[in-house]
Order: sequence, then C-alpha cells, then structure tokens
Amino acid sequence: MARPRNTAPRETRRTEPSTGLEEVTPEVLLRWYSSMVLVRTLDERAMLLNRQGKAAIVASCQGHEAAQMGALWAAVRHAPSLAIFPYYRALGMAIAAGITPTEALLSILAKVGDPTSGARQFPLHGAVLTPKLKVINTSNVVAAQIPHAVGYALGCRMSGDPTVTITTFGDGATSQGDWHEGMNYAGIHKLPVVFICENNGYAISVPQRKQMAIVNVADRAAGYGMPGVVVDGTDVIAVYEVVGEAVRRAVQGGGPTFIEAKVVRLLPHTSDDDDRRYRTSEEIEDLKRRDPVKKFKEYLLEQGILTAELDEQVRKEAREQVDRATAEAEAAPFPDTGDFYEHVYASE
Ligand SMILES: Cc1ncc(C[n+]2csc(CCOP(=O)(O)OP(=O)(O)O)c2C)c(N)n1
Repeated sequence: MARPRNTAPRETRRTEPSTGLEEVTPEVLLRWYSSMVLVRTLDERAMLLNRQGKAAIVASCQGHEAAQMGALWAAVRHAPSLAIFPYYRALGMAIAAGITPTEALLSILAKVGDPTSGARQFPLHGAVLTPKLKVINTSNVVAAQIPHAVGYALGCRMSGDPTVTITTFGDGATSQGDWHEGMNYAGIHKLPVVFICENNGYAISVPQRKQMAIVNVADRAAGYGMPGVVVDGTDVIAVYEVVGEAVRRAVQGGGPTFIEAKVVRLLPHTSDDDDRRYRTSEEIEDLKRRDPVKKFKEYLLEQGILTAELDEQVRKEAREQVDRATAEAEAAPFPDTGDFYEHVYASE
C-alpha cells in the first residue's frame, strides 16, 4: 500500500508543495475503510437478492472499491464542482457520491424511490444531483458516456463553468471508437476531464491480451497528447493521490489526464455470467490476494490504526445498516404501471 504523504515529518511537510493530502488523518482512513466495508457488504447483499430472484441483474463492484471510492473522494476534495459520467459497475462510486444504501437497494430492486431512474433503468443508472456533484449519466452502452463527458466539459469551458468532469469505464471500453474519439477531442482542446479506466483485465470473458497488444492501456494516452498514469487500483491511498493530482491539473488549466487503475474483478462479469467457463479457480484465488478491502484492512492493522475489535465493530455496523436498508427496500412498492410514461415526455 502507498503511504499517505502526510506521514512525513512535520518539517519536511512544511517545505513541500501541497500534495492535497495533509488532511488524510488516521480518522479519515478509518472512515474510508468503514465506507469500503459498507459497499462490500451491500454488494454481497445485492448478489444474494439476485439469487433470491428479487434483483434482476447485478454488476458487482467487488475488487473495484478502492479505485471508485478513492477517485471520488479525491475529486470531491480538489474540484470546485464535479460532473461524473460513470459506467455500470459503479456501486462504490454511487455510495461515495452520497447515495444511501437504501436508495441503492431501491434502485437494485427496481422499487419506487430509486433516485437514479425511478426504477426504469439498469440499477443505479441515471442522473443524481447534489450541490457539489452531478452524476449526469451512467452508461450501460460500453464507452457511450465518454464522448458525452467530453462534450459536457467543452460546454463548461464555453460557459466559464469551472466544473471538472470525470468519466469511468473498463478496459474493454478502450477498444471502442467512442473512447478514442473522446480522448482525441479532449487532448486537442485541453479539456478539464479525468478519464479513469478501471482495468480488471477482462471484457466479460475476453482477456486483455485478446483486446490489445500492450500491457498498459495508459500507453495509449500519449497518442492523444495527455499524461497516461498507471496506478494500483486496489490501493485506495495510491488512487487518491493520482486522481487528486489529475483533478488539480484540470483545475489549473493543464488539460486532461488518463488514469489506468489496475483492479481485480472478484466475481463474474454480472450475475448473469458464469466465469468458470473462462477463469480457473487458481486465477480467482490469486486475485483475492489483491482484494482492496482486505489489503486496506491489513495496512490499517499494521499501522495500528485499526484493531481486530474495531474491525469487528465496523463489519457489524455495516451488516446492520445493510439489513435495515434491505428491509426498507423490500417493503417499498414497485412503480405503478400507470406512470410508465412519466419522465419520458415533458408534462404540462
Ligand atoms: C456498445 C456495447 N457493446 C457491447 C455491450 C455488451 N457488453 C456489456 S459489458 C461488456 C464488456 C465491457 O468490459 P469492460 O469495458 O472491460 O468493463 P468491465 O465490465 O470489465 O468492468 C460488453 C461487451 C454493451 N453493453 N455495449
């Protein structure tokens, strides 16, 4: 695990330029850990609800938590305002953006109260607005959100809006024309966009080596005139650092950055997929060694920030919170078929 730079002695810290990490205290690290445990518990519950026939489809984010949450925490901290265009595997990002576990489960179960699409779309797809953060569109169409994000950033530039735009996607999305077009345009116009590739090594069953002849997707960024940064996406502190740097660069007019966060996909592609057909159990066991929640726990234990007792308490609270959210979401009604056309056409 990367160490927060603020662990440096006080004298060194004062002479260094701001890393934006000064406020990452042990308390903050513990809060991050609790949030990551909550997302893991919620994701496991969503998969369970799918197996009970209650959630139609789940695209698990297990293994992507550090990349999604570390990125958003850094971006919220460093951007005056944010616009986000994520992809479908984004439960961690949604919770970091302020969606509650109950709201997430209302969306996953397609119930009344889903704040993203009113239960009309794939879970957690749609716009969510808070004063500092706008989730404009979550895309299920691979890479479609990338030109949208770039166009949005251009609109902000033209209207003098200092918003930084972030878009996230998988490695497979970088095989799509939309990605290349978006990257190219952002590079030419030096737009304030941070492109975050959550590279889990697979596009459903297609391994990276069958998608591209390079090891690091980030190598492609040079072709679009922007920095390409590789980061261990299972290390929340490392992600926080590189995304913070990219956001500050965007804010200062330095243009776009491409970040490749190397993550692990601990579960099948979605609840509809059977990865035993293309991954060995040895490979999955190996990936578990890079489980971001487990790694962060080990780091915090090692640093004396977390204890076994505190960890048990964090997990108990997460279970209780997810149990309450499940009960609330299960008790909520399904939308009335009579309002099927609402939110499609403007009402008078
Ligand atoms: C334009 C388009 N083509 C195909 C699909 C079907 N599809 C859904 S997810 C996916 C793989 C995407 O893989 P990647 O971008 O690596 O993201 P990951 O799911 O691995 O996180 C494909 C091909 C789609 N949704 N949209």
